[in-house]
Amino acid sequence: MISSPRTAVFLGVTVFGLVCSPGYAEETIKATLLKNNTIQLDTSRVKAGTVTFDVSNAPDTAQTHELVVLKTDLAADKLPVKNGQVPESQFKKMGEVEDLVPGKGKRMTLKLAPGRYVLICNRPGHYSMGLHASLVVMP
Ligand SMILES: [Cu+2]
Repeated sequence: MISSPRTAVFLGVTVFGLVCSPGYAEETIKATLLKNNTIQLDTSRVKAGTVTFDVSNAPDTAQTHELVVLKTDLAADKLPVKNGQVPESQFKKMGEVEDLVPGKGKRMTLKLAPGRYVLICNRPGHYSMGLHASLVVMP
């Protein structure tokens, strides 16, 4: 039951949004780089296809971060490190967002095939501090 004009407007906008969305499944992952040097994902399993990463650096981190998506079967905390960084060239790099100052967010949309992925911040020293997370893409 529609109880107020405000509700009616809200419902109208919602229906409009659904009608206008693309005809294929699209997944969105919210990824937040946190002050305690972790990457928090609101989901760690998505379906293959178009995946949008809504990446943000929490306002209180006091550090610039980035987010790099690598396709690898290695565990998130078992990647090689050389001079403080994961050698990205040794991996299949799917995409990245860079230069996220505290409180800032960026979006990135990738086509991901089924498999295992690791998300890292690869600014010097940051991976080893714990800024990594794993993502499973299901068929
Ligand atoms: Cu970082």
